[in-house]
Amino acid sequence: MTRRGAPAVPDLVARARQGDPAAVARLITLVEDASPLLREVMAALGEHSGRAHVLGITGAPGVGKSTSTNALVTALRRAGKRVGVLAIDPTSPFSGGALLGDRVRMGDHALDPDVFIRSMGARGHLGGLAWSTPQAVRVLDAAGCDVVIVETVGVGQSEVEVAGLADTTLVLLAPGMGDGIQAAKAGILEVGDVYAVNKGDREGADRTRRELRTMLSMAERREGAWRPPVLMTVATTGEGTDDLVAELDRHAAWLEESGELARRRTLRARREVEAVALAALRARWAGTGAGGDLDSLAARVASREIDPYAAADELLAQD
Ligand SMILES: Nc1nc2c(ncn2[C@@H]2O[C@H](COP(=O)(O)OP(=O)(O)O)[C@@H](O)[C@H]2O)c(=O)[nH]1
Ligand SMILES: [Mg+2]
Repeated sequence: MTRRGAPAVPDLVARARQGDPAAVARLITLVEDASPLLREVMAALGEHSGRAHVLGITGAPGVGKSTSTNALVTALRRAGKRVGVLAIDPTSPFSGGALLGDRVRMGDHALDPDVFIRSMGARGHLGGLAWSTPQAVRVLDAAGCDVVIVETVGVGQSEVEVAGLADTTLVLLAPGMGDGIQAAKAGILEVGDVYAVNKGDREGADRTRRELRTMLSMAERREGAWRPPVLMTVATTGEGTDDLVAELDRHAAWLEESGELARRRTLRARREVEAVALAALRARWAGTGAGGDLDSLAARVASREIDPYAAADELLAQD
């Protein structure tokens, strides 16, 4: 790079691949900022990724996602695995501060060189999560993470959205949060590969688990399809975490055997490509000055000079 202050991508990538946390952090910042350098970064990372298992964790705020992540990281580290954690808040334009609490709850691993923890906002990019998450995952993957955990704040549709970003989706519930109906409403009965009723130390956990099992059993599933197990955990003590890891491993094995892993990854790549292309189109259309750009077309539509379809045709015809 000739520009002062701009990082040399080959150097950054080489250092990230050796597991240098500063380089990993820098690359993820480039992703978060939608840096023009990403084109080069992704080209360099491509051949060094695809190995990590991507675990998405979703569920309503406060259900224990960060605490469970901490417990899972402990278990995975015990098994000698290198772990990446991305805590994503799609509602936040900023990283870091918004998720300070998460840092505290994952703090057991703050000093472990084989654990990368990073929070990320989506900064209102078009299709933000659809491309920024896979790209950040790719960075962690290339840095040698065996498992990348993506924690996302569950707010309505984003629970469903995270499912498309992961190989395995873990849905967390907790007793006493009006779960049953909420679960059905949010569509999470369709997205989970593994379910855990967390806060198993709280009253009503058994009932929540029973209700969830009943609801899941009513779903029609194809012969040979995966049947999502429902576990019980106490994330604060780690109780149930080993069983949870065993089920997650079982799902990972099933993904490979069934061919579902390849299908999911292709679908994810499709969404990523689409999001990158849409972002490029939008950036092009946002250009000011030149006649025929989005602003002037909008003005012409507003003044009824042309209709919106004709305007869109004109926009798409530009190169
Ligand atoms: N009693 C109990 N509290 C828990 C458990 N897991 C998490 N918590 C607490 O629930 C609160 C929210 O947890 P957090 O992990 O931040 O939830 P998140 O918003 O889903 O990431 C924190 O105060 C945790 O200490 C659990 O298994 N039992
Ligand atoms: Mg959290």
